[in-house]
Amino acid sequence: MGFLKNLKEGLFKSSSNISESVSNIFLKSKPNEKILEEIEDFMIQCDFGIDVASKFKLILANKKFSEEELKKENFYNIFSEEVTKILQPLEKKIVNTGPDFKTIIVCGVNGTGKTTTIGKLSKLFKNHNKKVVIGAADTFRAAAIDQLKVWCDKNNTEMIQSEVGADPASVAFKTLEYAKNNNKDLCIIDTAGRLQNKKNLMEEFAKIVRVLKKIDPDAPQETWIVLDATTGQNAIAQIEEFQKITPLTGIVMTKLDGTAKGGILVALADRFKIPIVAIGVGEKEEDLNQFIASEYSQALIK
Ligand SMILES: Nc1nc2c(ncn2[C@@H]2O[C@H](COP(=O)(O)OP(=O)(O)OP(=O)(O)O)[C@@H](O)[C@H]2O)c(=O)[nH]1
Ligand SMILES: [Mg+2]
Repeated sequence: MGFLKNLKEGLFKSSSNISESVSNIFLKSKPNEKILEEIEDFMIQCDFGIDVASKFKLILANKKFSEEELKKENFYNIFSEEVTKILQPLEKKIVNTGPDFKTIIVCGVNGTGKTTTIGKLSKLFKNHNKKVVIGAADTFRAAAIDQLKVWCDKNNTEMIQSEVGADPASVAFKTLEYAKNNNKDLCIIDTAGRLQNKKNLMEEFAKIVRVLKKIDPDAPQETWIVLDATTGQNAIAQIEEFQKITPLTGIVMTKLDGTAKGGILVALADRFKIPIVAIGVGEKEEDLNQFIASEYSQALIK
């Protein structure tokens, strides 16, 4: 069971603990090695990675806390506050209220949840009265196009497609052209994820980016990478590969419903400082949440 299941219950219980302990300003001392080691083990289990775990241990080891704060149940909340500090500057709104037109490329390796996330986004944007067109630029498999079409039909969103095997960049081009000619607010491009022939994939991805710029020199305004939380530290390598082609402006972390390893997002935040747009917590259309650092940090410790 994923850690997000207990999100709400955990949140309210713990925030009262923090305010109580803040008022308890006497008896300040450093945390003992036992609790620090426990926190470090916990962080490694949750996939924060060794670097971040050691860094955190050091930060906490050098601070002074009241006796009340140092009680185990309170100390985890203090820890979660520190995690929030890292994540909060990276909170990014999924839906912008401004009138600016945007092209969003959705990228990522095989099976991370790109198409599903776009499906969920189509509903969300629709609810915010955004006019959206989606490009089915994963032309490798008929099933990939069909999968996107199901989402688009369900949410009454227009989709531009081509035949299987067509040049993905040409689909992206047609989609952006259509978006511009039809006064859309958003143009979203679904792309293929193939690790096994990585070089081709990356060249093709670069071509999509190049071709879009022929229509709109500022495109893509957004490139969001979709990462599967269950693949852990490998997300670091995935980001590095995609960053070589174009700057990433957002992370969507999916499948957090199936793992207790949400610490990977903190490792990524610490390393890349890429804004975090959304989190996927299931396969249904409502299972895409705005990323809120404080809620996430609390959910991690539950
Ligand atoms: N539990 C869970 N499953 C998810 C989530 N997001 C996507 N999935 C599932 O993950 C699988 C792959 O999702 P897709 O959207 O097809 O992934 P993709 O990145 O488009 O895959 P490719 O196009 O093959 O690269 C599907 O079975 C989805 O239902 C999530 O947040 N939670
Ligand atoms: Mg897909």
